[in-house]
Amino acid sequence: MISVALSLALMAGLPEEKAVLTDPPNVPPPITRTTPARVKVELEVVEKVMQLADGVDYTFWTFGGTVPGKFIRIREGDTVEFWLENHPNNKLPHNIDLHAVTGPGGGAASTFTAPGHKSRFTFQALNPGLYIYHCATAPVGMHIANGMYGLIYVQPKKPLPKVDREYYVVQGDFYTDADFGQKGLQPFSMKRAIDERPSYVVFNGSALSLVGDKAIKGKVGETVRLFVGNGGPNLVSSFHVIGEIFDRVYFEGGARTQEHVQTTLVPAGGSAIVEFKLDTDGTYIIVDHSIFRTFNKGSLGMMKVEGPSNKAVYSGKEVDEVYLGDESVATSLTAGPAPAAKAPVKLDGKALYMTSCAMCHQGEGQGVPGAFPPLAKSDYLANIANSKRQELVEIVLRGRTGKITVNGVEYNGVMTAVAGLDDEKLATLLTYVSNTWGNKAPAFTTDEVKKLRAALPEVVAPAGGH
Ligand code: HEC
Ligand SMILES: [Cu+2]
Repeated sequence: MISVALSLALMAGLPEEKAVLTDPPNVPPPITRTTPARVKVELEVVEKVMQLADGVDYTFWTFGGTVPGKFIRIREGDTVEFWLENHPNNKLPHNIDLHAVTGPGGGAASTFTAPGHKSRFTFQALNPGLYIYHCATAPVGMHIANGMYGLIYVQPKKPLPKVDREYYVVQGDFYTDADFGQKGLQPFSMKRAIDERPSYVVFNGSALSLVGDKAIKGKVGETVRLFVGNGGPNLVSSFHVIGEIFDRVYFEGGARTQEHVQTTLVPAGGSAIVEFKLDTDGTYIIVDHSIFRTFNKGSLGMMKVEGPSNKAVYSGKEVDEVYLGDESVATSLTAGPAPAAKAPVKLDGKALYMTSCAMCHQGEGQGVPGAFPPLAKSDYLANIANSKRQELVEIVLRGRTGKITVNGVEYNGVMTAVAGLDDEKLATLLTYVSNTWGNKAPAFTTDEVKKLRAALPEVVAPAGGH
């Protein structure tokens, strides 16, 4: 029961404060308040180019200029006045779905914000725990894949025991046309994202974010708490620190703990809080134990722990002698049965449209106001489908950016190039698009598309491209 005195105090208004937000790998200081407050959070969306790996640039979409976005710390029972600001130089509208919010969409519909605008909504933090937040603007997967996620920690009324250090680490998978390591600015690949075939899997938005000088640090004897998240969009993480055992894991970011854990699973769109004591010195490697990701895709971070070393806990190498084993046993690999021949697949224009275009232009070609122009009854499309047919081929194969007017409405967005379409698929797709939802144009044949593709103007390949 809430006492009359307390409800009067609530009506009189909660004390107000502004949330402290931090960039990864830092975490705002513990909240020492013991009563609820009205907390103002201001988060700015920034689209910017940053390093995904050594020499590899990527156009990230961020909450606050970093991947993951700024760490938000509030207290169970707080009322949060949430402001989402979309920088005027940005190209796309964005919003935010905070998993800590009770209410439809986690705030998404209330925060849909065009570039150069800001939105506000208010929620009460009913449940304590560690929660992912992410953008949920269509195409949702693409916004998340470009780095639009972070963590919000709702500190329980009874806070977790004090530790010496707290850090913020979030895994994410990234999708580029080229494989890992290709230098230069790498565009997003919707195809690879849909196939769940990332070229990069990294912590804190870059293969470089937690290595060398940027490693997180500690000293022997200290206790450490990692707030771990997984933005996905696709993979789950087998989170592990080589040479450490988590003394405690608040698995899935909830209230229950498990002890003495080697590897904890962090779901896409989920979290975990892990704690350990630093018993001896050295460099501890943070990995996703789906280990090819670590050695071939970038999911490698470091924690550097300064001495003194504790030889009773870990001796270092004590012996190195010659060893002559038994005779070697020859092994041979036998070939498995030949895979069954696949039946030829009949191409389906609608299926191609759904996997290549619908995430932006929507299922019925209706588009998204302010973001993606319609294809259904588009006057622009009607004109090019009938006459300048090469332009349509070019838009799909190379993408399009800059101002465009469709049915009297101006758009200024980014259409990314659509990969993986051979001449036959492209012909089927374009025939579908220009003859559905009331559109009407002569069909595209494979031969025509082949000629149009061959006749596309040369593009100067970016330095380092192939
Ligand atoms: C990542 C989102 C995205 C995807 C995927 C996408 N488009 Fe677009 N498309 C856009 C945007 C944004 C524009 C407007 C570009 C601009 O402002 O210059 C656009 C413009 C167009 C236009 C010209 C304007 C109009 O509405 O007639 C056509 C035609 C088009 N797209 C066809 C396609 C086809 C066909 C596909 C699938 C093969 C596709 N698009 C996939 C985002 C996308
Ligand atoms: Cu977004």
